[in-house]
Amino acid sequence: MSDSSAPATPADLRSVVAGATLPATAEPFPCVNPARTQEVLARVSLADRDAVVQAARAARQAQEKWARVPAPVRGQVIGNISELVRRNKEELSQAVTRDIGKPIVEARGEVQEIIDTCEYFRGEGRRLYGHTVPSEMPDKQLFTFRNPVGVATIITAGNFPVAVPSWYIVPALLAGNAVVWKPAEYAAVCSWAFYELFSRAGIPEGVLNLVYASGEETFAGLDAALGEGVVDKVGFTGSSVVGSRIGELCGRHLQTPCLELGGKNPMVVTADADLDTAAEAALFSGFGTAGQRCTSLGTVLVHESVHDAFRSRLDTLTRQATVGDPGRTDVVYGPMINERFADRYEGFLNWICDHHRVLGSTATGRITSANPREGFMGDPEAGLYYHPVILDGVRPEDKVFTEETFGPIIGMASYRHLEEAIELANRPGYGLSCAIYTNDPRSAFTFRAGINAGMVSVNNSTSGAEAHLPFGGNGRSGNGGRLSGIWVLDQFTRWQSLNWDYSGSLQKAQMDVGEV
Ligand code: UN1
Repeated sequence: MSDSSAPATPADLRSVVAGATLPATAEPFPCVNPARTQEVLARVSLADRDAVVQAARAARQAQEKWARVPAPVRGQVIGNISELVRRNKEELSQAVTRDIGKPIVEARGEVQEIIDTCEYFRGEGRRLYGHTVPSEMPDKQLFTFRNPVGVATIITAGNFPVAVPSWYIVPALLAGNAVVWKPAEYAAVCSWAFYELFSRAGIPEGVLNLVYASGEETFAGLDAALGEGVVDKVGFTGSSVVGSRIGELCGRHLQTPCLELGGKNPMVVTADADLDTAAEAALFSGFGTAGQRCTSLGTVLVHESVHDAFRSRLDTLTRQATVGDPGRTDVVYGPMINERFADRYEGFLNWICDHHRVLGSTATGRITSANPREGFMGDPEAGLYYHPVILDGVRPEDKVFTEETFGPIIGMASYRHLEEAIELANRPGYGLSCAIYTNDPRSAFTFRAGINAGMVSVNNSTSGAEAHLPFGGNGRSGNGGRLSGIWVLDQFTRWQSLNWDYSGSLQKAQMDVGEV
């Protein structure tokens, strides 16, 4: 491990392949602070498809040697990353806040997730266990080994611009893989700082490559690299639409990607629930990060007997919530990540106005807290700030019921029987996270068994995954792969079996010689 000072961010950011910086391009992409859209944080040169292939080739070259480094030593390198990130935690957190407008308190939590992930995997370097397995035959022993897959291309979104990449990159490196990482270009400054810190930890050149590129160039480059056989695994966190394209592409090359996609995460509030904490959890998971987590709350399904009581609690909390400068420690959320996210979100607001009776901020009609047509808060500093919206009476056929909005909207509906709530919760066809607020263990277990989701919370928020529990979804939320903890190793290693016969004679398998 070398220098532990905070990484300086160049004003012009470029891709790095095998330790070499790629040339600048003519029209760099401006990375803008969404809390002050006049402020350009850096200009990013977006590489073309050839760079994506070139990076994969460089990774292929470097990987073999890296795989021969003993796993406990690779674990030590992961430990170095942990230390470097810890020493630069505040600078990295501030960079996250500036890049995407995530409130600083959340940004610090996000950076802590990198450290937690490293702490888990530094020790895994000393385990990375295989099995010893008994054979059907005498004088024969079977074993299993985890081998690295080879080269992994990791494509990540900008809402968790450093924690989620670490969920892929740290275990991939630990297991002996080389990586090509394509971060979100609009989160270029914090991804640069992340890459810089990782590079100083003792990772050989070519083992971790950074490619800034547009989605289309990445897609074309990936297609070529898969065709050439220089990419062995693709990891993608982002929208279900793009995930499905990546799935198709990988399928054509006989590969199974790890896809972590969107969510329409439901919360059920039963008649016997603690309504105060349930409302607090709805506020946090629906509006935290401006609803821009894949684990954000989509729709809250409330038992009809407590519907009004719950709504008035949530409404009160929402009115008290401060939306604004993400540098402050008391805001519930800051701006939308960038204009693209804001535009998409506005599409949902307009849809609500066209399809629902809007009664403004009276809290008595379908929409409480704000009139969505006036969703934009018009901050004097021109940040992309939006009012929180609670849409009560959301209908199962509504687009805001079935689609991820990725913005500060909470849908609300009521139910009579738990079976009905479970059916409604499953209806959108995602399957990432969900929650139930209840004091009845029977309801909790019935919900857990009936819900199609990778992650279930009882009396807690839909968001807030921990770094050592399996993370991932089913259905429209992904293809069943899990990140985090021991489970992610199944993405970045392939099992190899070894059967060793020491009998001295040829023992023929599957020859039926009758009962023993
Ligand atoms: C994501 O939004 O892509 O569960 C991941 C959470 C986070 C991870 C979200 N720790 O809220």
